[in-house]
Amino acid sequence: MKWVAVDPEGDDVSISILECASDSSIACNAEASGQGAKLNFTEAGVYTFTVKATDSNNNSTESSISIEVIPLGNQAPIIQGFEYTSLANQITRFVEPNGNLILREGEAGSISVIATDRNADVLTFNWPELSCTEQSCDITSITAQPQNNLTINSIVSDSELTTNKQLNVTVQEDTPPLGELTLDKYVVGESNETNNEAIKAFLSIQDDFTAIGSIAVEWQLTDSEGMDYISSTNYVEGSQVLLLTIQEQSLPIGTYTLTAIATDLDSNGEPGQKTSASKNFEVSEDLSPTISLSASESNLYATSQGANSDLTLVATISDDNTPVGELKLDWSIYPNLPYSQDSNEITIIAADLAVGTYIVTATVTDEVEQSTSTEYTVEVLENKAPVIHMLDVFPATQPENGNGRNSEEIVAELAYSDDFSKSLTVNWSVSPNVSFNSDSSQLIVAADSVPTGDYIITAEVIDEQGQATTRTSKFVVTEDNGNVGIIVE
Ligand SMILES: [Ca+2]
Ligand SMILES: [Ca+2]
Ligand SMILES: [Ca+2]
Ligand SMILES: [Ca+2]
Repeated sequence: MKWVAVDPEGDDVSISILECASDSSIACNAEASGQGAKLNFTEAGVYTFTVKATDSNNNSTESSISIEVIPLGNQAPIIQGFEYTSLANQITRFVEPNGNLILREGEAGSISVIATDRNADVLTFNWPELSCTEQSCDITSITAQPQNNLTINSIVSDSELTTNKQLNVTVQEDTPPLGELTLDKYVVGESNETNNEAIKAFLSIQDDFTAIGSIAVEWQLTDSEGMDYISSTNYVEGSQVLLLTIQEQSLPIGTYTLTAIATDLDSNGEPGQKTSASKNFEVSEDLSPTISLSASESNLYATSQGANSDLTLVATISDDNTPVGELKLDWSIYPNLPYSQDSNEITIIAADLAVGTYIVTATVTDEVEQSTSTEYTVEVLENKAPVIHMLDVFPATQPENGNGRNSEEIVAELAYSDDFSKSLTVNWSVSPNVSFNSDSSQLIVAADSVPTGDYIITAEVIDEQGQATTRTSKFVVTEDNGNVGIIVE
């Protein structure tokens, strides 16, 4: 071991050995001699050798180096780990010994072992599971099939000694894309011998490894004779169309098969596995049925007890070929309401009709599965309690007539209205109780009939649903103090 020490000021520098020992504190018996030291190792190990240089002003600097002493004789190779490089993207991953490597079915790439030999011996390699004797081996033989927990051994030899490390490989299955094809209708009618409506087809696709946008989609449209009609659609070859429209008036009467073929990408970015989805449809000489709805009651209004009336909706249906009795009729109400169905009509009972707006949809379907729907909006208004606009009493205050009773007739006038009821009930009362005559808008208390005091008149108006509104008003019959009497004596 040699050292060189210089001092910027040119002072004399003295060197001392601070440490020469292994991690496990075995000394290396350094003997300084001149500009260096002789080290004597008795055991293998990693040693740290530290010297300290001190100038005449007692400033010092330390310096260390690490020395590995290998045992006598040949040492086995050391496997530090593995490197996997994918062929598709040239990305390299490090895998620890006993580490996990996840690959995809069909994936191409190479695995290499990182190995060293302390004696710098020439190394040879063996991978029994890969049938390979290179440092770097192709992995396509194991990615041909999906598999879990495959152990791969890597055996490295220096011709005398052997080291074996393993890595765990999982090969994930790459499945074909999943495709589901739906059409917005499977039977359309004709006009002028061709389809009277456009048909929309929606393809939903997914794949385990390939993004939807990278899945290639090809479409085919053929009739029962195999004749190609794809030009009747908006499909453009080489484009990815997931929503395909078959143009109106483009197909003659007949039956057709629409097929979508989806192809994923394999692990190397090449066209991979295919899946196809088909649906049949018909351009029928048969026309769609017709439907219209009529309602038993157009003015519906409800209290918390329900509406003023049951509601019956009658569907009038017809078809060109299917007898009316064989047409299928389906009903739905949104928001949901209970109803009973009888032949071509449904009834919703008054108690179930709460305030709100309901959409009733009726769909009629003929025997070739052509459907027509119609909607009816049921509006149930709120039935409110009667409104009292006025309850006035004349005179509100009057003096007694000398007999301790009212001098004038008392008249109460009532004005009110209601939203839906034509016939309203009016109840009158006076407190304290007195006798009176009344009708639906007026109450009369005869003159000279009630004693002095304060009275409250109450009018209650009730609509046909029993909803009541009341209002009160007062009148007073005061003590007659007459003219101020003056007595002069
Ligand atoms: Ca060796
Ligand atoms: Ca796939
Ligand atoms: Ca029909
Ligand atoms: Ca009312």
